[in-house]
Amino acid sequence: MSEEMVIGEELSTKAKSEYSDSDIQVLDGLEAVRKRPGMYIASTSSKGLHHLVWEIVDNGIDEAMAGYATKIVVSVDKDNIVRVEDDGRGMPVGINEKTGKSTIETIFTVLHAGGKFGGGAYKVSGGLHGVGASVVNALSEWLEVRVFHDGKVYFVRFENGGHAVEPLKIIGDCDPDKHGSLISFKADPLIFTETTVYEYETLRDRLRQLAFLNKGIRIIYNDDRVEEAKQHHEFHFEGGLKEYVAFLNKNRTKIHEHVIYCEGHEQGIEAEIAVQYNDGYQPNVYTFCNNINTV
Ligand code: 1YM
Repeated sequence: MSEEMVIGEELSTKAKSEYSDSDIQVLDGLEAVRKRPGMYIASTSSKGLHHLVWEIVDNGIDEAMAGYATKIVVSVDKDNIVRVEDDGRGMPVGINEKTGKSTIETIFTVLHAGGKFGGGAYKVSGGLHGVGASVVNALSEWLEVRVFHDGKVYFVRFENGGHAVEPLKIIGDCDPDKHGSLISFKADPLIFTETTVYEYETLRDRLRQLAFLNKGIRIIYNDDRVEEAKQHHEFHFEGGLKEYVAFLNKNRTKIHEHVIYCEGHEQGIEAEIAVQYNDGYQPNVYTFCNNINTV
């Protein structure tokens, strides 16, 4: 097998010569996102910029919540290029029957593809209900996907508002035991006109919170832009919510040492509560549903 085996090459050649329905759907979808980004990420300010990271991280969290991934690594380099990697199953590397393109290209170019073209129920954690990956792609200057599966590295790059440069292909070998997905992207400065610079504290604090909310998951945050002592964080809390409450109360005077904790489930819905009183007059009550703070 050649090093650069192209997946679905015939189909992509066909797609080039005809302007198919699926092409129209792709262009419509991605163009719609670029035209009205606020409809998908609320704003193109710093908040919207960070939304890109959360959409991709959420997909890794979903893979961990489904029981396949144990670790999510988020890295930001000096040029504000973001890399998010998980050690889950790896995004599906086959061809999607409906679009004739790889499932990965479909997920990243067709709005709603995450739910519609995948298992359907994969999206558990917060976010845009499966629209996320294609929205991030549409709003990026470029985005690359690498999937590690069966000792091979699968790769596809999108540019120019989310269009695949060429179909998904194998670009090399990896350790046969390695598995997972790695998404790298650069936010498009034509969209994020206010800023394309991520806030270190915002990323650090939310990644830590996600680790508290999803006990057992290891979330690693690497940031090349800050002083060495702050560059690397590893968040991993076997105690989950209990540890979160202890963390929130760490600089307070506790009325009791142990955090009160209970969990339960009914009709497929899981709930957890953790409580610890401090001597303050102002109660701090935080509630979350699927990792989202429900104010
Ligand atoms: C760094 C971001 O996206 N990981 C990821 C995504 C998927 C899977 C695994 C996956 C899901 C399923 C089956 C399933 C996604 N798959 C889809 C779709 N990490 C990241 N890891 N096999 C692999 O849900 O059935 C969307 S995301 F649509 F193909 F199922």
